[in-house]
Amino acid sequence: MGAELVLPKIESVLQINDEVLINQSGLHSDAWASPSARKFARQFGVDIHQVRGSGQRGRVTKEDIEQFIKSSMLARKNSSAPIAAGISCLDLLPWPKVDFAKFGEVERQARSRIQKVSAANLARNWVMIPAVTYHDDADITDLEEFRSTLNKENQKDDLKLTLLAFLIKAVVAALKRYPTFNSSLDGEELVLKKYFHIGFAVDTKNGLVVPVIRNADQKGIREIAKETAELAILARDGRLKPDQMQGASFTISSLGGIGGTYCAPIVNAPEVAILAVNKSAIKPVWDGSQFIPRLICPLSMSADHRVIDGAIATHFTTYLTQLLGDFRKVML
Ligand code: CAO
Repeated sequence: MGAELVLPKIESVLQINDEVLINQSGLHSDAWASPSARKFARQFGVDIHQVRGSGQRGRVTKEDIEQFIKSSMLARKNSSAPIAAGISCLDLLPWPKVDFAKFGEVERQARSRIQKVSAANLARNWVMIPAVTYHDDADITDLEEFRSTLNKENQKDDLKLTLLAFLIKAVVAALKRYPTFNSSLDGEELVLKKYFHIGFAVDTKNGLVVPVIRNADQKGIREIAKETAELAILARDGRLKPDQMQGASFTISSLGGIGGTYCAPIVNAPEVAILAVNKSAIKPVWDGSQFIPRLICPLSMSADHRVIDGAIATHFTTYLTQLLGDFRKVML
């Protein structure tokens, strides 16, 4: 069967001020415009349906098209509007412009510098990385018992061994077994890192920041716990130095202290994978003869499919659940 050519349907023709205006349907929005305005739009490669008409009955005039071209160029140039610029590069519809106050009371808030920077980064990562999220459950009953015993023994120390510190150590062991997770794409090549710098997301009043534990493979649980606590304080006080947020080869987003079951984190470019951990809960687990209560921790790992296929991703999460299930394996 031959390909069918689908032409936009001309729905109606309107005569205003002696000009014949054409209205087409089947596109994003209906647009009234004279043939000369349409010709002008075509000359500049403007999709007339994206132009807001200021003429009679919303007619798109030549001036509207000129204005549209000017605003698009400004959006590309204006570095304070990276999202708008990115969207115009993708040739998407412009962001809806709505007068919200028409519908009820509203309040406008300025966005913090951190929020603006992370919004631009997240938008790029979401659009450019074909990520897949893999979920798994880790039985951390024994690990939590071990952690709680250590914390009781070291009560005087004023240092809490957090689950995050154990997660970092387990992730490093999994990265060692599956090195592609500790890599970055660089053009046609994959850069495999021999270092293990682990970023962890910190929720601050000004937005999300990701300090980095450098050489986590060379540090013990106590040192990692101490360093994460110190970095989290610096992050919340807005005192992190740029180099304390650079060079991560893998990121962990630990949300378990807040809640949630699972989530789908956005990969933090140029890394290729990110692990999110939500709140663990007691669940019934079948041991072969009966259900027993176990502490189950939900894991969600998003990975860049250009680098990591589903099979290896599942090997990674399976291995990670094994490590967290029996932490002695981390030492192997
Ligand atoms: N399941 C159940 N409880 C958990 C848990 C889990 N997976 N992880 C932590 N908890 C509990 C801890 O046991 C602790 O409880 P207690 O005080 O009773 O012992 C409490 O939650 C706080 O945990 P914590 O002090 O160990 O803190 P943390 O190491 O878990 O987290 C930090 C530190 C900085 C990662 C965290 O405060 C934070 O900011 N998380 C948010 C990360 C974020 O915003 N991610 C989103 C990124 S994308 O938008």
